[in-house]
Amino acid sequence: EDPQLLAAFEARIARGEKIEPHDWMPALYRKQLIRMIEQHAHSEIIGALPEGTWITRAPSFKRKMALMAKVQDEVGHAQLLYGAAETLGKSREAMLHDLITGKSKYSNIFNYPAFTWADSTVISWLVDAGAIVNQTANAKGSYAPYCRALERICAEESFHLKYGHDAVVHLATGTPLQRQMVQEALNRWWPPIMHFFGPPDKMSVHTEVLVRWKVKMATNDECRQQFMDMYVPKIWELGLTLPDPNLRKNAETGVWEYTEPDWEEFKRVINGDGPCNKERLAVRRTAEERGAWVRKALLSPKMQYVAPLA
Ligand code: FAQ
Repeated sequence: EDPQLLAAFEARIARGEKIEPHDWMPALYRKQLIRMIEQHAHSEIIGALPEGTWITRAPSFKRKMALMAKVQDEVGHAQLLYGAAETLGKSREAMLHDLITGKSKYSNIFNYPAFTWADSTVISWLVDAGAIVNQTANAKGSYAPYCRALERICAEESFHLKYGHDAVVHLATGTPLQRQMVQEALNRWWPPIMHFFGPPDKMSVHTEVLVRWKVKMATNDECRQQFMDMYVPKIWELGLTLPDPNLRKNAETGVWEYTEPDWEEFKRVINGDGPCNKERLAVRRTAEERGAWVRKALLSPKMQYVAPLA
């Protein structure tokens, strides 16, 4: 790689300039961005699945409408993100192929089952909260198309967060059975939520280069800490507990202390061996197969002729 071009690129990053698709960029910057944005896009469409199954079973018409809108938003986020990744040169077809063949990763969290309505509310509140912590930071990053997508995504996610919070508060202030449901859901989701922010910084492979090039504007541990700072007090305020006896904020350092979640389980889950990985990919594969005729029809010359008239 030309050292002069690299130096000029790094100077632009240092000045806080945004990089656009046609600007010169190091091959590794392009490769890392494709990896990260693609995984993020996959997480959004796969993320629609655990909550999506609750649309028909949501406990009221109001909840059903709100959840349907939220799930639809998540799929829309995938569209925005696939678009941002395409600007770097990988086609949407190639990305979807890599998803359904298991080559590409997506977030660990969506490989767990949503057994009860309370699980779906905990996802809407806390997984969206975690996503916002990560994405509001990275929206200020260096690659312009990703930042533009993240800005819009975060605006929508903040509605999801309000919806999720309202649904959790409703259960937590409800009957003993509702409280029990939401407590059990929290116990189930807490370890995967801790995993959600990625491995500890000392184990993270990509953080160094991504922080240097301002793609990641906060490290995995920084995001995890910020999330705990914002949400653990809110969870405790509701009289709910978290399944970690060591969880406490160190009054002197201001740092949250916790039991390390099982990082072996995390590795298994992100590499395809979690409780729902096979089911999640099977659903996507079926969607691809069933939608093939629509894509084919849209690309046919006849369709391109009639489309503008429609
Ligand atoms: N799950 O070196 P690092 C959402 C992998 S969107 C799976 O630390 P990095 C919205 C990582 O890819 C949620 N894999 O990696 C919603 C790498 O593997 P590789 C998604 C993970 O990139 C809400 C290896 O471990 N958000 O929730 C995970 O520096 C509700 C080493 O890790 C994004 O994608 C994980 N949790 O940091 C939808 C945000 N963590 O590729 C529906 C953008 C790590 O070498 C309902 N992404 N890995 O094979 C990021 O910010 C970063 O990529 C991290 C990971 C922070 C996820």
